[in-house]
Parts: sequence; structure tokens; C-alpha cells
Amino acid sequence: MATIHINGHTVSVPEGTSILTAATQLGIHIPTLCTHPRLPTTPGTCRLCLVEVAGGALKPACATPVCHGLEVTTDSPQVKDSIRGVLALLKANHPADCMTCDVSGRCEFQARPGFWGGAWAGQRMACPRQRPMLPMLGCRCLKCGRCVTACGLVQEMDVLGMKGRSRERHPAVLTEAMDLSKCISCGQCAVMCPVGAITERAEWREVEDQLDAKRKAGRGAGRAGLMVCVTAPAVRVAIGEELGLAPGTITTGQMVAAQRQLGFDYVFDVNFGADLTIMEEGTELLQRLRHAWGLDLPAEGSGGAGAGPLPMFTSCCPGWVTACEKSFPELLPHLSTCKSPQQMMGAVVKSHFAAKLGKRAQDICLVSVMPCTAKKYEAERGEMVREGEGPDVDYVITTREFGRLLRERHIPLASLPESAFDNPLGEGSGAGVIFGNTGGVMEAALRTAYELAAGQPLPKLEEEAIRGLRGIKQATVTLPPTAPAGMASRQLRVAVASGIGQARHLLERMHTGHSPHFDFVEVMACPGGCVGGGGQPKSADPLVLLKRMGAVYSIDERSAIRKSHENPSIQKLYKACAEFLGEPGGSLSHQLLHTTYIN
Ligand code: HC0
Ligand code: SF4
Repeated sequence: MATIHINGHTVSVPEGTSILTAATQLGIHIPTLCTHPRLPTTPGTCRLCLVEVAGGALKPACATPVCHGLEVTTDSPQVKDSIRGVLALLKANHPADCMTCDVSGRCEFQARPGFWGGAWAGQRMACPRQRPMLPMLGCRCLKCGRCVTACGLVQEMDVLGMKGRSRERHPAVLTEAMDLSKCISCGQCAVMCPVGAITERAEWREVEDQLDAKRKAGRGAGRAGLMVCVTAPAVRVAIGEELGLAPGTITTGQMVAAQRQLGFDYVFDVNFGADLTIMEEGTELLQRLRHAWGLDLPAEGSGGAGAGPLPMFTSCCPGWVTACEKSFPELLPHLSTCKSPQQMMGAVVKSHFAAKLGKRAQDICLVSVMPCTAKKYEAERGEMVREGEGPDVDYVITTREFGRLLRERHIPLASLPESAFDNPLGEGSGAGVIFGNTGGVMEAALRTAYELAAGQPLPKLEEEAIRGLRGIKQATVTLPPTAPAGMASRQLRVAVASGIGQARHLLERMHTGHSPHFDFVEVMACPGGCVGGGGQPKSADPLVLLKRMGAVYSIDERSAIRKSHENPSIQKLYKACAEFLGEPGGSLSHQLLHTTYIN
């Protein structure tokens, strides 16, 4: 252990601990922009955490390890002068466009003492906006390198690198163009950016325009007609945080109330779409298993899903689907043919729900609130746009954009009385909500697939082996001896990868035979799953993912219905509306709820 003194206060920490960490233990806050508790390196590039060590030398606190007896001062005149100089340099190279920047109000640079006022050399205004999902505005860049670390060391994608010299130096795509790169639009670079140099492509202004048009024209009569909002599982445990509440605060009821105040005519839940996905994906998995076990051949009219190879991989994460298309094309036949819950919601709202109201698909404007930047890309894919009718999902806004919309309209989320989702597309099970956590899609699928195969419920719903933040998790579930013939005592081996870098490791292990054969594999491109999505609130809390995950699991525990196949609205969609969907895996459900991903 090393005992050191910071501003006259004493603390003992393990040798090698950074001055920054030691100061934090003492409750002394040293601002920094390039360090982040969820990134594995402390590059010391922003120089805002300079401190004075004995002898008068200035050192970056984030990258300087302590040694026994070290004396540190964080607020000497020399430190203050140097930081003022660093700040002036950063500001000289940063545009004064806070008025129009999408992260204004949540920007770490703005939060720095000394940010406001003083000279902003050049006063350069915003660079032209581009069309990619994650526009880069090099002129805002502070050159901290967090985005490069997130992309290279966490996601292991190596799409970004620092290019150029001195004031022109900023992160850039290493290939010629974003389109030609391996980028999967996961947004982990954006969520780590302390300013707005990489942000999601903003759609909240267009959504606001649509809502304003409707408000002016009266209920349901605006330019876009009926406004429908659907919200992903992970948003309800993060929108409160985006608006200043503690991480992991659950605000489902207030979130629905806020969406109504914004002017949406109907507010539905993507958890319903998640339950629908489980019905289709569970059925598809069983078809593939039965085929592999030689129990039967795929049924006629099943769209060929039953003939798919094992292991089956989940297909609900668009970052992962893009990774398969760009980097692992040999896995495309292994992807489940199911559309994601977002796209299933879109398809059901624009067909079944529209028909019930006597509307056409194009009379409905569907806005999806997602923790994810890649969902914007998913909604625009050719397979998700119906000829002559337009896209199933019209706009995708991230949790951050949703927060921005509420701040713009002065809607006080935290103090709103709770409201409930509209029915029937607003009813979701506990299985649906855990989709938001890494391992959740798998756990939800097991709850249903086991029961379909074994003819009895899982003895324990919680599958602890695939919970938590480990990068690769696996479990084996054994069907009971009483299961129908051919199924009895069979083993189902499953794996879960959290983050695209970990997925790559899992694939390598499977390829080299270092992992057992798996039947079903879940991949979520972002570490932690959707709770850690690229569109979620930016947070410097090292425990933030665990807090959001805990909140998601607590919603499941408190749910009266915890299995997708027990959701009465889902049963109704298949049974009472037999003329609409028929049975899981049936031909209409194939047309609406499935797709094939090709390169
Ligand atoms: Fe997810 Fe989803 S769980 S990808 O992370 O499957 O974005 O929350 O909405 O579609 O349900 C994101 C979250 C979703 C989808 C669901 C899946
Ligand atoms: Fe890398 Fe993901 Fe950012 Fe693309 S979106 S540059 S893959 S971190």
C-alpha cells in the first residue's frame, strides 16, 4: 500500500493506483475529459487533470501512479494557470455552436468550470451535417481519444483512428468512407464522446415538427395523421437518469404520461413486440432442433425457417446483424429469420392495428424510442419498407433525443402522474422487458422454448448463469425425462456474448473447438446489452450498467406475467385474431414478422 497526501489529506491506496483514483477516494474531484471509468485505458490526452507533485512537476492525475509518501496539490496557482491554458487551447479549436449542438446541457466540456465566457477564437459555427447514423463533427473534437478506445479496445472494431496533425487532428474512419468501413453503428463511440463531436443522427426535431403539425390540425388530423409511439425495454430504466434522476430509476408510468403530453395518440410497448419475437423465435428454434435431432422435417409453408442450421443466432440486435453482413457472412444462414421486436411492432401497427382503425399504413406515423443508434439504420433497411406504403417505423429517436424533446417542451417527467400503455399492443411480459439486458433474450426464449418442448414450465425462471456483465456466458438446460418422445432428457446448450468484441472471441472459440457445440447463441453488440446501448444517457458512473440491469430485472420480478406465451394480448393476436396471424411460424406471420438478411 502507498500512503499519499493530496491537498493535505492522507489516503492509503494500492501501489500503482492513479492519483485520480486516490483523489476520488478522498472525495476530491479532479475534472478530466479523456478518462472514463468504463474504458480500459487512461490516455492522459486532454491534460485537464494536471496536478502538482512534490518538486513542482505537473502531471496528468489520470495517468500518474502513486508512490509511497507522494505529496499532491490539485489547486496550486501553477495548476490553475496550466489548466486555464489547456482550456483556452481546447476552446480555440472548438466551435461556439452550443446553441445548436444536440448534446448541449449534457456536455461534459460545458460542465467544466471555466467553459463559459472567455475567448472562442474563430467562432466557427457548426460543420455541415452529414447523413450517416453517427455524424462526426471534427471541429467539436477535443482529441481526447475516448471514441477510438471504445471502438478499438472495447468493441474491437478498429473503425476509428486519430488522423491529421495539430489542430486538424481528430478521430476519423480509417477506411475511405463510413459506408466502406466495418462500422456497425453501435454508437459506443458516441456514448463515450464528452462533447458532441460524434452524435447519433438527430431525428427529434422532425418528430417535434410532426407533433406540432398534429397539434395545430387537431387530434389525428396532422400532416402525418395518427401519431403512435413505441418504446424499447431499456428506455424505461434510463430516461429518468437522462433527466437527472439516479441511474436505475424506473419511470415507466411517467414515461408513458410524458409521451401522451407530447401529443402521441397511442402509446404502445416494444415489450409486446419482444413477446411476439419469442413466440416466433422459440418456434423457429424448436423447428431447427427437431430437424437436427432427426425428429421431423420443416413443415410446408414454414418459409424454410425450420431448415436453418444450428447454432441459431439471435437477430434482434441490428449492430450484430450488420457485423454478420460485413464481417461474418458465413453466419447469415444461422441468424434467426425473426425481425426484431421494433420491426415486429412496426409491422403489426401498420397492418393489423391500421386495419382495425380503418386506416392505411401511410396514415400512421410511428416513432420508436430506442436506447440504440443502430435501430435508426434497421428501420431504414429495404426489407423493413413496404412497397407503396413506406417504412414500418418512421422515426427512431434515442433515449438522449427523447430527453431532449422533453426538455424542449418543459415536460417534467419525474413529477407526472403515472399513465398506462394503450392496449392491446401495450401489454408486455417480464420476459419481454429483460430483452434490455445482456442474456435477457436468451432467458426469455428459454422460458417459452423449454415449456413448448417439455410440456411443462421451467423449474426456475431465472437463469443466473447467463446474467451479469461477463463478456461470454453459457448454460445448459436439460429437458425432463417426461418430455415427449424424442425430446426426453435432451440437452439445450446456449451461449451469450455481451458486446461485439466478446462475440468475436466467442466465435473464435467456437471455430477452434475451444467451446462446446451450442444450439442457440445470443449476441448483443453493446456491452451489457441494450441498457448499455449507444443511444443511452452518457454516464461516468462505473456501476451504471449494473444499476440499469438491476432495475430491468426488478420489473420482471414484479410482473404478474413473466413468460411471453402467457401474455394474453399475444395469445389473442394468435387465437382470437386467427384470421390475422394464425399460429407462430404460420405463413402470414412469416410474411410480416420474418425476413432474411443478405449481404
Ligand atoms: Fe433493445 Fe430489442 S432489447 S434490441 O436492446 O431484441 O434497442 O431495450 O428495443 O427491437 O425488445 C434496443 C432494448 C429493443 C428490439 C427489444 C430486441
Ligand atoms: Fe466503432 Fe461502433 Fe462507433 Fe462504428 S459506431 S465507429 S463500430 S464504436
